[in-house]
Amino acid sequence: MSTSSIIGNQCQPQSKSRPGSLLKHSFNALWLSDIHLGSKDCKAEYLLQLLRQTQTESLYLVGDIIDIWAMKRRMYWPESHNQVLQQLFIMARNGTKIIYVPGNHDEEFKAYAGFHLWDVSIAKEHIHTTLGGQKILMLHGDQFDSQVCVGKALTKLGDRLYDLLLLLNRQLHRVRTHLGYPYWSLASYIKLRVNKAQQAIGLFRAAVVCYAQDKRVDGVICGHIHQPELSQQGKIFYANDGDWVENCTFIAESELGELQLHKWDEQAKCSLVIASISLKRKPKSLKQQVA
Ligand SMILES: [Mn+2]
Repeated sequence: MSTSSIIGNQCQPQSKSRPGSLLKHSFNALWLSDIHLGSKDCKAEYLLQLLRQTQTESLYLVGDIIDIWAMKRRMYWPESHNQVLQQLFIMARNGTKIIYVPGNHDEEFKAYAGFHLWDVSIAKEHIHTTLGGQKILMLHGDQFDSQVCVGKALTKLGDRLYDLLLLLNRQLHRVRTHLGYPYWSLASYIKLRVNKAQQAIGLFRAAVVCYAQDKRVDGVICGHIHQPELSQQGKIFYANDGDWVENCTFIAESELGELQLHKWDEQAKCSLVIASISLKRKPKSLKQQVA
């Protein structure tokens, strides 16, 4: 597997789109997590635009789709959040295979693992097989909290601080929109510059990679920490699909056998590839073929 980083515009209509159709992206598989529907910080309008212009064989929901924690604190459910759910059900009815792995903010759904509800299969974990035959494990990542953080009290404090950061993020976004500036995440900016946050990200990545290695898969896709990434970690690759409260990112397997990290671009009104890994199997050596 070779790793490459590319920055490119993926807005060109793909092969399967009909003239005049809104379809801009066609994938074999797509992984989305940390949407946080029911929270004020969810960027549902951007996600809705993405889903309406995207076709995919499989759609994987990698946890924290509905933020039940936030809704318990204060009921918030605008029309755009409803439309995201409706769009997911439309896609399922039109043939997209949807598998949902609940996270911690929607842990109530974990009890339904193994069930198939409204055309959506619910599971605790799932292994996707790529077009090239590689196995990719998908999990939310909250099961590693005890290895990353130092107890529940600090996790709670971290959650409060994160909420405050997102509140500032939201207010800044409002001012920037008013002034005509595109969306920019203050929360991501700060996270990347705080040493402790960087340490926690490293510990989380190590825990996920270690778990995936035990499962003997070729790669792992998770969410939870709202830190998008696509990187090679020894023999396997680590992908974090990010979130839709600050980064607006997702992971996709292209029809040409590439694993891509995409980011929504508000001005282009489509997603752009910000990193990719080739999934093509290396040709077997002559020796192996003879054997
Ligand atoms: Mn989570």
